[in-house]
Amino acid sequence: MKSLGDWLAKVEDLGELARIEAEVDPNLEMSTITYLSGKQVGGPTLLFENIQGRAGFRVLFNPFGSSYRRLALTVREDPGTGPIDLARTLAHKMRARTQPVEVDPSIAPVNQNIEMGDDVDVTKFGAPVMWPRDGGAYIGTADVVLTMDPNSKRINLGTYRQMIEGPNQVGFYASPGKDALLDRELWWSQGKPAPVAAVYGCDPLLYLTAATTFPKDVSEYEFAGGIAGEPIEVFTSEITGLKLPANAEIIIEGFSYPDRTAQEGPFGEFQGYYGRPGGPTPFIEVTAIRYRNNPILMSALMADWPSNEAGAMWGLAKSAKVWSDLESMGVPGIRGVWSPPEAAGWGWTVVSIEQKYAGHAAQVGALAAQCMGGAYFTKYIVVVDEDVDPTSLAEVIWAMATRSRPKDSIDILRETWSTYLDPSQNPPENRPWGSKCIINACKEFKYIKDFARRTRLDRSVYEKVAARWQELGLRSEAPTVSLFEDEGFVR
Ligand SMILES: Cc1cc2nc3c(=O)[nH]c(=O)nc-3n(C[C@H](O)[C@H](O)[C@H](O)COP(=O)(O)O)c2cc1C
Ligand SMILES: [Mn+2]
Repeated sequence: MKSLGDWLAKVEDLGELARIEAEVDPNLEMSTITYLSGKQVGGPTLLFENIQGRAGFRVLFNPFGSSYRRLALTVREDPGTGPIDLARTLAHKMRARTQPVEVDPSIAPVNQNIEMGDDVDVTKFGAPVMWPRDGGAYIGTADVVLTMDPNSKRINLGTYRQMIEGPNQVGFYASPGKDALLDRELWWSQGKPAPVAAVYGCDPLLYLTAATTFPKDVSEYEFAGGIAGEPIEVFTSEITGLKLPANAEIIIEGFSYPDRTAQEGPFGEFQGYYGRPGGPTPFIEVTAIRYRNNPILMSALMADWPSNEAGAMWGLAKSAKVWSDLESMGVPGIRGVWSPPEAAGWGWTVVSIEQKYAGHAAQVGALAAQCMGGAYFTKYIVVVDEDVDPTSLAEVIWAMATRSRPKDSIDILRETWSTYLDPSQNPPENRPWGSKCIINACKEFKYIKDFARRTRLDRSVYEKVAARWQELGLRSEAPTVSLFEDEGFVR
């Protein structure tokens, strides 16, 4: 699997691709259809094949949406794999690294059409306007933005929103601490413009990797290759010197300058608000565009769950990255990590552990709160015992209600890494500084041996009842249960 086309063929086999052949307006109509269709959890990805005034161009909305089946396919796992197993497997895959492989640019499908100079026109692709108060059409949302560290030459892949500002100008908003912003500033500090490329449509694995926080000094190309189990095919651009993905749909390239800014935003964001008031922002002066024949622009609708493209993706990718970070630090007893998509994808982290020593739960909470994979934006970190399923909000809030002691179990971290997009912090200038709440919802370790017993079913009675389910006149099958009273306990 190398291209978006390969991926779509598999998604179509799964029955999760909806092709929309009727003519649709890119101005608010595509996003409204996506929002409404997305209300159904696990609903399809939408391929708009007939965009008003944009013959020859297609738009794919919400490649992941709220489907763990499509996410599984993307990380090369069986689509039937459940979310927590998927997070565990992905956590391991995230620790593999495979260098990209260079291919001849003349055979790269993305070079089927190359336009430069005055021929550049980014408005031709049918980029959508998503929300009524957005500042413009966003050509880049489910994208991969490539930048380079001028010293080490490391290529960074990050997902950054990109608003069309003119035929050869797209906005480049990056929030404090992000790698693309740090790369950009390094070039500028050396008195040079920053080379940048943006990929609008590709194997969704590249996008998932770009949207996840990996170490700053290693290219995400290596992690994407590690997850795919084969190297990503790239070629080196003669224009920017960046390594570009050969099998992409659309790539724009150009330069960003410290003294050239334009009004960017507002944009309806992942938390369900117009996050940051519009303001002067650097842009990319586009010098070249490349695209396949009949290319597909990939778009992400940012919205409240479940219509939000980022909810399930971060639910999975952030969980896997935090899990992987905790394991790399050698923290024992981790049973599961989950980032509930309902909490805007990034708002919460839940870690389930088997408590092994005094202070273990507090240690896990603090590390999950501040490790590279989990530090950005997240406000609530909840640590639960191994009998609590971190993917079940019902079980997590039950554990909070029955095992935490607010006067002892809550820690607050101050001045943590956040974003201009957090609407709760005012005035808006304060938004890059956040705070976090760590809730220890585990049984108090000091008294764990004597902690009140959970009520659990007797296994033999459960099995007897399950076998009699129809005879009892109850519908379908008895629910499955995994926790039972101790074997050998006699009433
Ligand atoms: C659809 C989507 C849009 C995003 N837009 C932005 C953005 O405009 N600015 C930003 O700083 N982060 C944005 N992010 C988050 C970053 O992609 C994410 O923090 C990523 O880890 C950054 O990687 P990097 O630091 O390696 O560049 C977006 C994520 C998604 C999924
Ligand atoms: Mn990075």
